[in-house]
Parts: sequence; C-alpha cells; structure tokens
Amino acid sequence: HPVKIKNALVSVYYKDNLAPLIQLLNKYGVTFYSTGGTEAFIREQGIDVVPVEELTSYPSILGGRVKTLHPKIFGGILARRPLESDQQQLTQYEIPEIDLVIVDLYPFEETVASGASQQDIIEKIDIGGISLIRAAAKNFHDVVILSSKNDYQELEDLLAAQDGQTSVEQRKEFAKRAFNTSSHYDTAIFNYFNQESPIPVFKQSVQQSQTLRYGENPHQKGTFFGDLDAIFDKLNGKELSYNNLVDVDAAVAIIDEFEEPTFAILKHTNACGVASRSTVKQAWLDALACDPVSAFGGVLITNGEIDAETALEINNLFFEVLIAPSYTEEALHVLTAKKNRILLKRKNITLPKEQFKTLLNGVILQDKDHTVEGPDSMEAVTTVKPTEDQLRDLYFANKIVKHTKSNTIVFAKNGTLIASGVGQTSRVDALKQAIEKALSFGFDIQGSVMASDAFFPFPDCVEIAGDAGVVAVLQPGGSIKDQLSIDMANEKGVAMVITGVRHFKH
Ligand code: 93A
Repeated sequence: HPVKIKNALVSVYYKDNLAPLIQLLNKYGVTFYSTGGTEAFIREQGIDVVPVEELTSYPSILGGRVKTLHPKIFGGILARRPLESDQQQLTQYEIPEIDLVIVDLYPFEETVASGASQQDIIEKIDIGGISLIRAAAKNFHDVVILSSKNDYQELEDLLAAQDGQTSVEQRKEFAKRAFNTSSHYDTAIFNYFNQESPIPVFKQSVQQSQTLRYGENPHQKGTFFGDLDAIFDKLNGKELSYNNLVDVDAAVAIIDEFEEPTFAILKHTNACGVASRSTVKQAWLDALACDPVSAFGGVLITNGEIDAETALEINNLFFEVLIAPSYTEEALHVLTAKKNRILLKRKNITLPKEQFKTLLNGVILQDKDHTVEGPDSMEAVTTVKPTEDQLRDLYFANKIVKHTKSNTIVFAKNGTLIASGVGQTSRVDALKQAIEKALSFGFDIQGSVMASDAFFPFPDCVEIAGDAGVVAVLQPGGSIKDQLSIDMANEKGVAMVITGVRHFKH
C-alpha cells in the first residue's frame, strides 16, 4: 500500500547529498525531527526542524552516547499502523508516527583505518543510529529507511514520480539494503575485536547478487554474490553461466602473470593455449595452434587491445567468452556479429587477494597463490646450466603451471605453451599426457622446457622427459629423493632448476 511521508527522522554523520532530498521532502510538507549536527544542517537550508530533545523531553546525555534511544522515537518508528492497540498507545503517549528514517552511521571502518586510538574507535560504535536503521527496516510495511547516501537520489526520483508516495515493495527493497548496511557494519566491528582471524568483508558482494540460470549443471541451482559490473563492461552476449564465471576467474588469474602481449585460451579452468608475442594477433595465432581442438568453446583472454585483424582471426573460432582490456571499434563490429558470444571489456581494478572455498560444514579462507619464481629464484642444480632463453621459457612455464590443476606438467618453447598434462592422479601420467598431446599436434618436443607444479618423488619423470627431448626442467624440489632426479638430469644432459616453491592447485 502506498505511504505518504509525513514525519521524517534524520540523523546523519556525513551530510553530503542530503540537501536536495530535504528540500524535496519539505515541498511535500514533511516534518523533520533531528539530532544536533543534522538539525543545524537542516536549519541552514532554511527549513524548520524539531530537535529530538524536544520530542523526548530529554537532553542528549553521556556525551552523545544516548540521543535518540527513547520510546518516543522508537515507538513512532515501530508502531504497526494497522494495529488498533498500537495506534491507541501512540495517542496515549503522544508519540508522532515516523514514516521515514535517514541515517548515516558513525564512520567506524574509516576511524579504524585512520589508526585512531582504541578509545576513539570504541566511541565510533554507533548504537542509536544502528537501532534506528533496524527498527525502521523491521517496520518496512509502513516506514521508509535510507541507510546510505547512495540511496537518496533514488528516493527523490520515486517520490517525484509517485506523487510523494512509496510502495511497500520499494520500502522492502530499502529495508533489505538497510540490513546489508547493518550487517556489514557489525561485521566490521566484529573484525576489529577479532583481528587474528577477521572475516573478509566484500562490500559489494553481499549487496549484489544474481541468480544464475543454473549451477554447474542444469539440475543444480546457483547464485553469484559479487559485482561483475565493477570488473567488466559486458559488450555483447548471453548471461554468464556458473561455468563461464569459474573459467573467467581462472582466465583473469593467469593473464595477470604476463606483461608482454599474451593470449590465453582456457577450458575447464586450465590453459590449453598460451603465447607471449610482440603483437596480440600473433599471440592469438600461436596460442590457438597449441591445441585447436580444446580451444573450441573456450574462454579467451588477452592483456592487449583487440584490433580488427585479430578479431577476424578470432572470429573463425566458436568460443564462449572473450576478455580484453580494450577493443577497437572495427574489432567490435566483427565480434558482435554473433549474438551469444560474450565479450567482456576488463576494467582496471584490483581483485581481492584472498579466496574462499567451502568444504564439509565450513569454509576455508586462504591467500591466493601470489608468487611466481623468476630466473633470480631458480637454482641450477645440474652440471648443464640453462641458457638465457631456457630460463625465460622456464619462467613462462612456471607461470602456467601454477594456474593449472595438479598434478600438472607443462612444456613450453619460445614463449609458447607446447602442451600440458592436467589434473592427473600421478605426475608420470601428467607427463605422458603432455608428451602425447604435443606429438599429436605436431610439435617437436626437442628443445622444450618442462615445469612441474610439485617435486618429483622418483627420477622417472626426468628420465622420460629427457628421452622425449626436454632440455631444461623446473621443479620446486623438496623430495628426499631429489638427488636421484638431479643425477638422472645429469645423465640425460638436461638442465634442472629448483625454485623451492610448490604450486599445487587442487
Ligand atoms: O552515540 S549514539 O550511538 N547514540 C544515539 O542515541 C544516536 N542516535 C543517532 N549515536 C547516535 N546517532 C548517530 O549520530 C547517527 O547514526 C549519526 O551518525 C549521528 C548524527 O549525529 P548529528 O546529527 O549530531 O551529527
């Protein structure tokens, strides 16, 4: 049912954006009740306002700790309008109905971040404001709650369009946002008291959620909590599915390893093509050549601009998603011809450094795998030392291996992924898969380098790799039988480097 606003309680810490809303409400004849600073602000607008002290017949006490915490205020917010007994009590105790509450809470997080003293931080735990928000949101049936300055404009628009009224659906939407504000606020306070293991607060993830068409499979339900618009501009295509999202996440993670123009093609979160070249187009052609069979229906990502020429090449492939930081207009013209394919333009924003995983009846929170060892962190342990070119390829292979499902073996040559074995239950199987794939696509393994995500428990992998033509091997080391693998490398004339850092991806 539509509600016309008669009385508003306004108590905001930051006053930005408030003036136009107050002016508009004033035009609709709204009566304002307000706390100290806000009251002064409203008066400065030339608008009349009733101090809460006048309503409660109580001063603000304890240095402001108790300002609005009073039945004359909460009664007017919480009273059930349709309930006769509530109405009688409002009359009996001379409590005005409050049908709009605007609160901007004490800036708790900001105060913590500023390095303020404990005393200052504790004072910024808002009690009255959070209670006003909860009360008004609970009574959304009759009350509008604005708990963020981002919502002021929206209410102005609604009121202007609806003759000063709001609908119950609109009030419920504001109530939802209010509980998001209050839960976020309390999580921040909890984290301050619990600094050893704080709950990460993804501001937008809670507010923004989207129901997916389905989960991993059509019989599974799925919802994404997050704000894709903050990361990408979607330029074309259908809605991202659960599996698209998982692959897009993996694609973004791997491409961010590379500085030079690089293209990566992913299937089921694993790279089936990666190449670094002097141009994006050449990177695309060489990434595709790695495994054109797997590339079908894949997720494609680059760190450079897609021009028309590159677009025409990509256009030959059926793919699900393409991600790039920019596209020329001609490239977009080419690529948007097919309506379903998803084109994402990546924005320049930093993603969270941590990740969640659910398991059993809980969740794991861990740091993402940030490190990747370059030539400076590679200790050559064999008689034969890797050449400069081989070191560069080992680095390239190491960047791919850490983003590929374990157990994994990656072959690379000249800044190109030659083949990989992915997600195998034994390292030898991963190696054999890599060899077989490389050969089946006509690659000469001779001269390739090999990276392994974890150590070799036995010398067999090095033996097989050496026989296949691999010239340099990267591994973290750490097996009690490391020496056997090193001896085998020496026997085969293969260079080996040890990084000391394992990159499992389960
Ligand atoms: O210290 S409080 O928790 N006690 C209260 O009763 C109370 N009521 C509103 N803080 C309280 N507020 C907060 O005061 C609001 O959330 C808002 O942040 C601030 C507005 O104060 P002023 O209008 O004096 O600037």
